[in-house]
Amino acid sequence: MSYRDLWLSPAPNVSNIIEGQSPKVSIFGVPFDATSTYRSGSRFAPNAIRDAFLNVEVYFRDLDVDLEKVCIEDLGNLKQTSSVQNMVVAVQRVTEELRQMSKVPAIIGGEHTLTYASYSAIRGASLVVFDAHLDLRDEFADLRLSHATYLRRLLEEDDSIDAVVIGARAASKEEWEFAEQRKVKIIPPQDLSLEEYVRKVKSSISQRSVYVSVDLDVVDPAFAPGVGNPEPGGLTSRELLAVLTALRGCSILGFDVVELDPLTDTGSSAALAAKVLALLIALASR
Ligand SMILES: [Mn+2]
Repeated sequence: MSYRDLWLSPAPNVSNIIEGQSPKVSIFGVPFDATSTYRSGSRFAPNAIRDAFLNVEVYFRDLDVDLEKVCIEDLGNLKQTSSVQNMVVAVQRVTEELRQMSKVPAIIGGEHTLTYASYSAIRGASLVVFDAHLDLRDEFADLRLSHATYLRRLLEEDDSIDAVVIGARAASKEEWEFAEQRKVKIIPPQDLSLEEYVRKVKSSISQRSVYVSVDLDVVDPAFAPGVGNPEPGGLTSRELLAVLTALRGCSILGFDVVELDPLTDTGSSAALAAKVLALLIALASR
């Protein structure tokens, strides 16, 4: 090994290469925020999450998983594009390629539009979304495919998708009606004990195989102020982490963490995003 290999690395990069093991989880960033309707800036999130990731503890005592002993590859970021169509094609194909190699894609956004592409490449799994919003608009700001409409487009293409939206509290009347028609399961933030809330979420997930999408705005802006569309009345960060930990019985086929806006962040939202990423890697690697 050279001194270059020993001490230098392209930063930020969260690969953890372990000799003799092949990575089960493959991370890639999607620095795309071209359809953001309020505060754009999530294009800067992938590297902000990596910076925070390198500074949070990654031993999960509840799961007894230490990420320092888990082989992880970080593939870097998708090439810059402002075209929704190009981003969708690239994310879909990379995700498919990783699935064919039996790797779990761990995608760091970027805005929520990317889930349209990544989930399309997985299929068959329940779609477990954490989001303040339903993202079921028919169109928004003259766009048919954006971070406010991606879930509607998915459900229109395949009405058999088993979708659960946890923490949802902000949507138009039409979106709530569409959700009811399409039998999207919605679990808003509720005044339940943590144990009861976790139980409620668990009972709403019908399949063992899941794709998990975490829009950070599911958490109250008091805990995560640096997001594209902050929405009061959200989960606490502890509730989010507890509900995610409860997915330990599921088989996680892929996941994403989206909508962090480092430009309006104090650092607390990036730390939460990094913790969520680490926890999902821990769950997926078991
Ligand atoms: Mn949202």
